[in-house]
Amino acid sequence: MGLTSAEIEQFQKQGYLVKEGVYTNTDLQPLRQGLTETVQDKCDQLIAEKQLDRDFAEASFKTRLARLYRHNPDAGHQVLMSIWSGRFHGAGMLKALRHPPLVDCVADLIGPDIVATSIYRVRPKVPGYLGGEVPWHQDSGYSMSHCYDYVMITCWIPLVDVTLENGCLWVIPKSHQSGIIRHYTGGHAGFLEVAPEDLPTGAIPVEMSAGSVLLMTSMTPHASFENTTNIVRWSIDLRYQDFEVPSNIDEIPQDYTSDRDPVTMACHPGEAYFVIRDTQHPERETTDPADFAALRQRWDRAQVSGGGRRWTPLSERKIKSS
Ligand SMILES: O=C(O)CCC(=O)C(=O)O
Repeated sequence: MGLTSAEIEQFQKQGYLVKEGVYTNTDLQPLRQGLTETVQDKCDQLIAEKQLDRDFAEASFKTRLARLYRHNPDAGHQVLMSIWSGRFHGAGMLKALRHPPLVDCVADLIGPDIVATSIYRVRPKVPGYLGGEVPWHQDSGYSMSHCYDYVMITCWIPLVDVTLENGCLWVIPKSHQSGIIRHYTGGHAGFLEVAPEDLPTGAIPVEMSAGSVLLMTSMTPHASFENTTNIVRWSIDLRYQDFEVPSNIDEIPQDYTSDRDPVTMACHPGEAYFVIRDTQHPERETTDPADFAALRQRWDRAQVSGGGRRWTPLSERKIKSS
């Protein structure tokens, strides 16, 4: 597939680009299926523990978690936590990460040799679930500060059509060129957050159809707000970089000792990186879902902590009076 030169230019100037039709409905099916199985496993567990009395298995992918959450918010929260963030590394995830039409687009931005990070997220934004609303931030706000000058690409992919009403993403065009913005810890729902007085102007909503991709730089400010519909706004966000960007490829969690110099660490030290494309040594690529899951689990269990930049808590924010 790949990007045209006009699309590459738009990405570079605006800090974002929407590429239509990167995944077909059929391409997305293994991921939806894997997510449905994980939801079912968690429901079965909660039902066995008598924390839930029905699983809404008859509902569609788009509505099931909305109905379950409305019926039993505590159990719904637990189901969401079992797939939220990067905790899902089940069937379909590696396939989505390695999807050749997407990787071709990324290659046009960063070159042919590509590493992906485990900082991918699966986000079922359920109506009424506050944790589904993500305040303004740049993805670089989450990375180690020695990585700010590297290019990392975020690919945000809706699994259902996304609109203003169900909480599509918002971006601020062109503002990626001004570098890192101050973030605060302890923002909405515990996320990092850029305060209104620090936010560039010009935010726009990006409505998209399922399977399209919103490509962003890691300096592009973005956010998403309330889902006021009855359907779940399912999306995934995947992150890629070239071989020059610090990663933990060929390292083990035990290499991350407390006395290690932070500037030698991966941009996100605690999560596994894996090779998506290596034109010289294709044998280094992670292609087997079982290897992928094992790699993820090895780093997840190790709880590696990095010496990254620490932002100030939002509660200590000082607003200048004019
Ligand atoms: O999916 C969302 O609502 C937020 C996504 C996001 O913040 C991200 O991809 O970094």
